[in-house]
Amino acid sequence: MALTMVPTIAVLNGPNLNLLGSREPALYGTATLADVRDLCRRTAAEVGYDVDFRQTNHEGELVDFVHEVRETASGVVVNAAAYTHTSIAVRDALAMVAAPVVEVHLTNVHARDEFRRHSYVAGVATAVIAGCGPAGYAFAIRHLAALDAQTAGAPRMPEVDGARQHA
Ligand code: DHK
Repeated sequence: MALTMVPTIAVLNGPNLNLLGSREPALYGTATLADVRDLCRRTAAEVGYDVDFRQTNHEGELVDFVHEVRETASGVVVNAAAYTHTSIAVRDALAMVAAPVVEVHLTNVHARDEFRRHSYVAGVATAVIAGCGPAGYAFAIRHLAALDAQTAGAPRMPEVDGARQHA
């Protein structure tokens, strides 16, 4: 019997997101990073994907993560956290990703400090989602699945087909 590989969406998280749940809950909410990971896994499974979920507090390691997934992932969800606003290295790495990239932020970065309004990532992202909390990760995964189905020419799941009609 032939084995079929389940395609993978990479979900990459930057600094301080490991402390979600206890980190400034009035801003970031009470869901932990494990809760976000579980939401990503459930959502991805619904549309026929695996999730490679990672977090680091180090800029170079985030660059390494991007390198590791850049040719294999069907899509990348990235919350580069503070590196969004500072890192040309992260942007340059994301620019080499073959698949679409969706930038996600838990908070509405445009309604916060001035320095959070600029993103180095946005220019190499297909879409940007901010201010939806953990649901933003789920939206991003569904969007990437819809884009992948478009590219493949055949929808993987009915939900993806529905999204495709509205894309
Ligand atoms: C997370 C961070 O850690 C901040 O540095 C960003 C982002 C916003 C978020 O909303 O998920 O400015």
